[in-house]
Amino acid sequence: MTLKSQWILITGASSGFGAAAAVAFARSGANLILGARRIDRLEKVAQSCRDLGASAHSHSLDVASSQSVITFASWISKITPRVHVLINNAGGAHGLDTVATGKDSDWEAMVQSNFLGLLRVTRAILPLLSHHSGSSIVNIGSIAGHTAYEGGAVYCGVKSAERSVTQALRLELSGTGIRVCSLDPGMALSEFSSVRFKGDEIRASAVYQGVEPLTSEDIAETLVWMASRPAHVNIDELVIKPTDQAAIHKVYRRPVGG
Ligand code: NDP
Ligand code: 8X3
Repeated sequence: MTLKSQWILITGASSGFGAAAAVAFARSGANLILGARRIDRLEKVAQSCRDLGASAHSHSLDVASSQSVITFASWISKITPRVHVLINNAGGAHGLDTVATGKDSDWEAMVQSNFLGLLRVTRAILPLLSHHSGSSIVNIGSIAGHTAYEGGAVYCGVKSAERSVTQALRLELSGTGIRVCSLDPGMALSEFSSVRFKGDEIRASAVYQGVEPLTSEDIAETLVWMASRPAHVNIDELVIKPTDQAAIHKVYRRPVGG
């Protein structure tokens, strides 16, 4: 189905998947509503969408704050009476500590953004979601929600919770025509690892050493594909990994200099 003139709302659109998705949807003729905390970066993404001919609007959004989400939703209702596609993308990992050494502040940030944030935004936007065939909610999960790894107890936990929320929401919205989907990527290049390791770029780049990871554009293209399926088709759950990542614990790495 066409995305032309549809309103696409993307949370966490200031970098990575969200920013690439905004541009990809703009190229498909859609209009954009973008939210994130770094408003200067967000506005640059919105401008790139406008340069492609889209109507694109940006507003500060902290999904960890109920008040911020309410303000964001009320601002949206002044731009458009309806949203066709909601992409719950805001989130990420903080730290790679074991449970024994984990920090409250990291745990809280992960639960707030990936889990409670997704719930808050969905609750606030549901009244604006067009109740006609073909509207979609796409939640960004992760292969971390399928298989846990050491140091990932909380991140894996919240991405696993994302799958449960997606499944419950699909049941709750049955009959409305709204599709509810989860896109669950593996290793992908973005600011994810830099955020996880708190700006330690050496540690962050080591994650991708010798590997060809997914790009944010790969994820963006997949999101556009999911949202543009015919209205009777719901991509319930889509796992996408780099070819080099046979499983979360098995990543092929080319020898340095090889
Ligand atoms: P980035 O760090 O590049 O992007 C994360 C985005 O989320 C940023 O735009 C950031 O914006 C936003 N964000 C984080 N916290 C909040 C918040 N409290 N309120 C509003 N926005 C927030 O990483 P990715 O693009 O990789 O991450 C996007 C999603 O994909 C995340 O949910 C992540 O967990 C998931 N994912 C990533 C994978 C990867 O390997 N890269 C694999 C699987 C899933 P700002 O800081 O400006 O608020
Ligand atoms: C990001 C992928 O494997 O680093 O969700 O957790 S992983």
